[in-house]
Amino acid sequence: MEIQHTPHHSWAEPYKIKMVELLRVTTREEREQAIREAGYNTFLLRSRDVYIDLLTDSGTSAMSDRQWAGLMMGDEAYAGSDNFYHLQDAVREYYGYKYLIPTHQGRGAEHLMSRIMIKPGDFVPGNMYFTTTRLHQELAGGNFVDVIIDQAHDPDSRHPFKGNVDMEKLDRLVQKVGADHVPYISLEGNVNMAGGQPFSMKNLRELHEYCRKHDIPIMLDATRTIENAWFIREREEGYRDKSLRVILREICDLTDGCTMSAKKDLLVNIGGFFACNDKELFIKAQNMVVVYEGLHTYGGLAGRDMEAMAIGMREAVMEEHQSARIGQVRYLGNKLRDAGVPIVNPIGSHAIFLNAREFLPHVDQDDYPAQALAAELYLEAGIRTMERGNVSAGRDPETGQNRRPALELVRLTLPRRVYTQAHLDVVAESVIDLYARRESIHGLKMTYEPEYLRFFQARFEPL
Ligand code: P71
Repeated sequence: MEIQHTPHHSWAEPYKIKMVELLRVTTREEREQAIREAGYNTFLLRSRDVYIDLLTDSGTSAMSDRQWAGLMMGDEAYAGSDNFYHLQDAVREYYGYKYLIPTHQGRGAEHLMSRIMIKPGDFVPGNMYFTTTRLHQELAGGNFVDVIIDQAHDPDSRHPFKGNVDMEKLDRLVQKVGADHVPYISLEGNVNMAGGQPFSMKNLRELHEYCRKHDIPIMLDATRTIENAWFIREREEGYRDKSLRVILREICDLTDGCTMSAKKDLLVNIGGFFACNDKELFIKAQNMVVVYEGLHTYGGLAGRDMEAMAIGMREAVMEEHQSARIGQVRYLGNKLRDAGVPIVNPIGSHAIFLNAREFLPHVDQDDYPAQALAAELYLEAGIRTMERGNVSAGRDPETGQNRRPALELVRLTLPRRVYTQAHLDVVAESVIDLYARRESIHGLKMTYEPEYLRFFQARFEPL
């Protein structure tokens, strides 16, 4: 397939704006009150108090006119909805998996997969944890083992594929516990917690060969895999002239199935799925989905949601869409980097990650520097971001201590097709101002800590 560029190879948005949502600018006093009431946790802010919302790229995309038209074509039959078959066709075409189970979102699929595949006492290797993924593995009685390359934990390493699996770490685990206790390896595209970092096709091929030999399935977290395909084309020998569609299929063909949060790559506000090639696994998932999500032809979604997802999938593999997506993230990242603000390198596809450890070296990690920085950026400019550090990492179940991860980050996540370049200028200016007065920023004390996924609802006070 021909790769299309706009004139002058700009990453200009491949769409024009048909409808707008008005923004509200608050005063400093209003923001002080709002963040205090939110316990200094950006998850607890009301969105009406936010000016530019970079909390997440999950479910926050702007749908196209075609997707909105698709909503009108919802077939809300309880069973056998037409939209399910459209989605199944699209998954078969673009991802290539035979069997599909829709779920309400990514963690619904993770829940099903973990329950079906993991036995208590098993070990599940993965290229870095994701919060919900690891929790579902643990709830199913499994133990997550990080097998990502060391460079992924180093915000300054310029390794082009920081999402790669360290084959020696994986082999050490398999030798130690035996392949029988490794139900699958969980492989994430554009590893979120590492800063949106891709794996290479070469690494996946090695992994595939190793896993075939030891009879270990590779289960892909396909949430941002189209964005991963973009980096493979950009950075890997032999892919320069391949289309995203072709690269995506090549990735999926080397794996055995996937979980998907369609709220990212696939440009919808809600939705996800589990997909696989093994019939037995599919039948187990089909049986499990009716307990927790809904009938196997809707899995917690309305027919219209499945239609919007099928259409979103076709738009997500468009070259010009991803070119603008990644171009926009880089635009923001380059501005910050040029101003000397410490960010994770290389710049990933879905967000810019501030290195809070380096931004606030005077704040101890147990005083939550990334949480404090996210709260301060809100106070400064009404910009909402997300902590991805010590609070998100949680406690080690064995020692009960904070995990104190190597990466202490604030994520400025860009929703797809939502903000303009001028918004990004405001964001860059605000972060740069904050960096200039970084010594005035202090840590936080946690005053309420929920049992599961504490970052969502934890509350803090200034020290
Ligand atoms: C993101 C999210 C949404 C989120 C989830 C948990 C804490 C904070 C924010 C969700 C992902 C993801 C990957 C790689 C599975 C899920 C769960 N990401 N895998 O980045 O990034 O999907 O939210 O649809 O249940 O803000 P789900």
